[in-house]
Amino acid sequence: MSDEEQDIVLAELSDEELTLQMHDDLYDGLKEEIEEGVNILLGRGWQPYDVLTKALVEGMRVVGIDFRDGILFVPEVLLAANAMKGGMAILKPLLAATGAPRMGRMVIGTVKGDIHDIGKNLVTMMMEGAGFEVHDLGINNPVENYLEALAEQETDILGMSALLTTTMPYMKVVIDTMIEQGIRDEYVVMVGGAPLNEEFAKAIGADAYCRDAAVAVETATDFMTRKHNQMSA
Ligand code: B1M
Repeated sequence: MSDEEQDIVLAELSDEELTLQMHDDLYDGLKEEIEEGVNILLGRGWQPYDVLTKALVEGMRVVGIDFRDGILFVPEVLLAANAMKGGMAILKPLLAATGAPRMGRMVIGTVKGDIHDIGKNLVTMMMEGAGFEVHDLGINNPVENYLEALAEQETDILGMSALLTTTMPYMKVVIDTMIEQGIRDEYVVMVGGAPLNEEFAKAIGADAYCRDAAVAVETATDFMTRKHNQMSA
């Protein structure tokens, strides 16, 4: 660590400086500093969602750009991901403690061959905060995992995440298997992940593409409201 870095006292920075410093700290994989930064912003009255999006997700966006451009490599990105998870762990109970009424149940997982889980975890946190019960299957899920989890309990929504262009086609494998088994129409299928878009979601037969966790919550809430209205009509 350089002298300059040692001299930085996070609590003395303005909100804007601190947010920029947190982007740097995330880039450098400094978990403790990220946790401290999150706590400082919360202590200053920031909403957990703003801390998440403005300090953490934005920092990870920069990491993604330099990873793509070959400036950062897997070990460094793993450290950044670890720091991000440290910050998310502090925010998780706050995002979940909204006291929202129970909305519905969702099964979510990252598809087979793909181990990216930060975005999925974020969706899980936000969905729980909005009152959904979420069964998170984790990463690298073959179709069987999704089907078993859907059959376990009455479920409303299936969510799938993929971050690689090589793994996103697997979402179609899951949807096609659901069609073959005659269960596709029993669920709302929502998909997300950086390389996806509306067109892809439509082409594979998903009900909705969710650009981010906030859109996932909005979309799921909208579907559940319509479902309840249909049932009571
Ligand atoms: Co990887 N990786 N990675 N990586 N990684 C990407 C995805 C990549 C775009 C980087 C790049 O080149 N710029 C690139 C993919 C290129 C492509 O396919 N076109 C890539 C690559 C190539 C790889 C490896 C192949 C690298 C290698 O080994 N040479 C390898 C693959 C491993 C595998 O999965 N088999 C790999 C490995 C890794 C790490 C393990 C080092 C690490 C993952 C750690 C972890 O997740 N625990 C990692 C990371 C961190 C990234 C980047 C930098 C960041 C991803 C992230 O966490 N973003 C990523 C670059 C990028 O995406 N720009 C990259 C923050 C997160 C909040 O956003 O995940 O998009 P995101 O989630 C958002 C939305 O997409 C949406 O909501 C979320 C929250 O708002 N969303 C959903 C996501 N899932 C959803 C599900 C829903 C709804 C919404 O369901 C309803």
